[in-house]
Amino acid sequence: MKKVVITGILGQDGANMAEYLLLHCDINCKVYGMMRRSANPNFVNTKKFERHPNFEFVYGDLSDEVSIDKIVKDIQPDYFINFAANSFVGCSWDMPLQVMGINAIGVLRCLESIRKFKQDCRFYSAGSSEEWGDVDYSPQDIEHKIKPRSPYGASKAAARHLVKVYRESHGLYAVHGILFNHEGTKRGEEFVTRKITKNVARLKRSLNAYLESGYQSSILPMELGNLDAKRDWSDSEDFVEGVWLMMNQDSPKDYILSSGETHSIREFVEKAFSFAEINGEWRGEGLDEEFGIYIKSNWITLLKINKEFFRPAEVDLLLGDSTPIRQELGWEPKVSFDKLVQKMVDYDLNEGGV
Ligand code: F7E
Repeated sequence: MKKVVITGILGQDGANMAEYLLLHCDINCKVYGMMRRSANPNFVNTKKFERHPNFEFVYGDLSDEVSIDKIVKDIQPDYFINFAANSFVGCSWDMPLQVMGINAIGVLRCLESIRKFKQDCRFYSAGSSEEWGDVDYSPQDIEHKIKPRSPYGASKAAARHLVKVYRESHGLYAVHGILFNHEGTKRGEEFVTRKITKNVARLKRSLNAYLESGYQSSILPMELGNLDAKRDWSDSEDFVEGVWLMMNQDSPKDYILSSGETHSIREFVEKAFSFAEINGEWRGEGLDEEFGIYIKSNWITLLKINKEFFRPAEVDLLLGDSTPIRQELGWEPKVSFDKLVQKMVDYDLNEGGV
């Protein structure tokens, strides 16, 4: 039986990876989900598989090489999939050393443990389209110059170089897959997609209550930053299948995972409201722009702009070229942009409501 260590098990991608291996495919494996010690861990993303007989939680922390060494030495894994990270770009300007320490030096700690204790363990490093930042051309392919715009992007670029060095110097099977934005119902609320769908669900409930009672004061608008940035969004559940393909090549090669479409935050907002059957409109400009709806001739603001959510440096446009992994490894995403937004809105209107 293959042994797979997955770090970041409580997060979106770690949990989706474990679900894929344990529940959605025929791979005979035991999954060890690495989590950090915390007073109040949140197990909402692991509930479908945490009691599976082939699953076990293990304690570890990317900032602590002793714990990583112990995991690799004791478990002797066949695969080590690293989804642990400080993944929120927005806060990487506030805590750049921590971001570099986890996202780059943490990867180095994993590579070193594998080099020392289990050289034939295959390693996956979660790369990011943020490594390209202010892009030179679209769609971005694997040859695009590294041009990060945030400490987060710089940390992922450093990890990419480390993976290459360990592959070439020590002969490790190590890949750094470049993942464009990927979302879903396990996404954290600080990321713009989930922030939007959670708020749309909340606003839908408030509007229904207003229509029933006529009492308007409880309708608090959501607040966003830059609506004009464009992202290439996919479903995280599609991406973990691509990661597994990258881990099972004859020899290690880095690939991009992306949808090949780009959409603005504004388009995401419009779709999310329309899937919740809220037919609103935009008015105003710049920082005064709002999205809202007229009910009984009253304008109700549902979305406002807040400067606080703008970044010191923005990545304006991302659009990925994932042709190589589609042609060479046969990866194919199942969920379109519309389906992704609909799935998240439906979930938040029902199960995942605020
Ligand atoms: O922002 C704009 C914001 O935080 C997307 C991570 O998974 O993907 C993700 O990074 C865009 C940016 O994701 C708000 O300025 C507007 O342009 O959802 P996000 P991200 O920064 O693209 C990459 C591939 C990763 O690797 C990362 O780990 O949305 N935006 N208003 C906002 N963003 C947030 N978070 N909140 C707002 O209110």
